[in-house]
Amino acid sequence: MKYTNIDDAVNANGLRLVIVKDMPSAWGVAAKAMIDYKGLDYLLAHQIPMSENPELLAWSGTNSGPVAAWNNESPINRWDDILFLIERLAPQKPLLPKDAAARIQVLGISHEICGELGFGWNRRLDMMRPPEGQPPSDFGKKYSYNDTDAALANKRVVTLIKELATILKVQAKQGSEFLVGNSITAADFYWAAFSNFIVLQSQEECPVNPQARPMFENTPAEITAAIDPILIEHRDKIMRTYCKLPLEL
Ligand SMILES: N[C@@H](CCC(=O)N[C@@H](CS)C(=O)NCC(=O)O)C(=O)O
Repeated sequence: MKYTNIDDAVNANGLRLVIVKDMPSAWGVAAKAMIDYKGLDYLLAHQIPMSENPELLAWSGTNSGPVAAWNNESPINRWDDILFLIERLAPQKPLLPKDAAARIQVLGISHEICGELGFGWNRRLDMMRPPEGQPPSDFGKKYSYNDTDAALANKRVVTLIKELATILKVQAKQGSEFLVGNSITAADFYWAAFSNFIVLQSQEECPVNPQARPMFENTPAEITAAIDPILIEHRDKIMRTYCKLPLEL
């Protein structure tokens, strides 16, 4: 994949995706994997982590990644907006089921993984925890670090991963390797990408900035103790079957 610079992405037509550079930033990893799976043509550009990203901010109203844009429509950055955009652009390879009950399940699981105070959010709260008695960092402030949610973050992660493991086991009994139904959905891509926040893929599969690796490998013991192997088996299966490896970050 060839990366373009941010100005060219801003001025181009068609689909553009901006992802966080050299990080296993799961919102962007999942968006890119789903766009690749759907076979959409797009330009890929970088957000520089923990930097101002003035061009990205001026264009999209955010200086986080990912940002996606289609033709002259306003750029978008929420996980669900990006999912609905790519569903519209490539409906022939759907990642949301048509069946209402299955669709509710996929969107519910996806929200619990990607949405506010979901899995990714809670892992980030834990990673941003300032040393005892000190205020949050600028990065912490950017993502609304607060002591109340930080105190609950690891418990919330444990509750969710136990539920996901239960779902995968019930599915396995019914002969499915997917989180919902019998074919891949957005929920599988999200779990595959976000699982890196508790068990980081190898450097060969996920070539993150080596300086950032320790931060992502520093999973608290109470979470590690709750990781059922089926969660990582599912991740590896989805990554190796449906995603481009090594990940392009
Ligand atoms: N926009 C996403 C969340 C995106 C997000 O949290 N991005 C973070 C990933 S940790 C990021 O860009 N970090 C790098 C930075 O802020 O510099 C959503 O809410 O659906």
